[in-house]
Amino acid sequence: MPVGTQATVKGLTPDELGALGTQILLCNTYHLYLRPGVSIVEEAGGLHRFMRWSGPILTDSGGFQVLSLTPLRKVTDEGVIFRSHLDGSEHFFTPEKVVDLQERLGPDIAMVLDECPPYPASREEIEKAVKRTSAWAERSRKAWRRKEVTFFGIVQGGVYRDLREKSAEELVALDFPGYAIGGLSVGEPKELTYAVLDWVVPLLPPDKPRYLMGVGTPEDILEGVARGIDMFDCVLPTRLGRHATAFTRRGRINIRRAAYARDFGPLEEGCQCYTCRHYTRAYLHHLFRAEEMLGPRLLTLHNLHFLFRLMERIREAIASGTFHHLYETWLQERGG
Ligand code: PRF
Ligand code: ZN
Repeated sequence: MPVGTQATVKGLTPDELGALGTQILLCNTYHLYLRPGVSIVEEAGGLHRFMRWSGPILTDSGGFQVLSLTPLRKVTDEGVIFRSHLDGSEHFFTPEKVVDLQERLGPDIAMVLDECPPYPASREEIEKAVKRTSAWAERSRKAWRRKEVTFFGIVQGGVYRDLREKSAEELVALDFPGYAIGGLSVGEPKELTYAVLDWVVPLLPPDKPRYLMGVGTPEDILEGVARGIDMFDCVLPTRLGRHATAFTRRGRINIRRAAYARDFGPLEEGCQCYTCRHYTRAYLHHLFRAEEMLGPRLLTLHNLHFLFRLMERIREAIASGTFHHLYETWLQERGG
């Protein structure tokens, strides 16, 4: 899922997202609640109509954004009190309120309120967060009214195996239509990220989607799929693109580097994206050096195409029983 935090994937129109083959977008409840406010989106006829994207949308609950973006906050069993990063105003999110806000925004999939502690956190803190996340998930389940909006539960538990197992079991008992794994990619070493997936995924129902939140790089996606993950979201393709960095089969390149000033080849040989079919590295290099807004747009298009193409190849490989081969050759080409 490309990230459209403020009901827009920065710089792209919904037509362009459609042409890229976008299957679903992620938007953030926290941001839309603060600006423009949920009632304006509601008056517009919901998020799809407001932003003119008719494909699927998933909204994150704010559990992560409140803890990572707001200067002041207090988490209690009741909910989380926080100050807006925009104007310092004080707000209170409870699991019930976050269900209501998302039902009013009207995405296809919504996430329950969870507590994602920073890394590293003590075992005691993680234990508390797991307890709260389960209690909040149960309250969310009860508050869920509009069945057109599908709520997913979120597993927490840091890097502690028994706490991850407890969290997964408690969430699964609540019988959500899908499950996310949260609290990863928050600064822990990669081996631990993958270990947590090895512990948690086998505990999740095989017939329901599994979503790894806030991940990731092409390598992380392959490692996630290898362990049974179906869905990902990440700001990386769009954020890196705006900062002159392009994904390629050989790793990332920064198009601002002087080496590209006279490079009249495409960003990536053989890439079928709009950018690579029309423009040279030299031109893209020039756009970024001249701070022209087309540069960030063109690299965002390429990076999203790159990840969607990877996902497409992954799906094809799974269908034809050759995923292991794709996984091995991809990681080999990248030298590791
Ligand atoms: N919880 C929620 N959203 C998230 C995360 C989480 O743990 C993460 C962690 N990588 C990203 N986005 N609700
Ligand atoms: Zn391209």
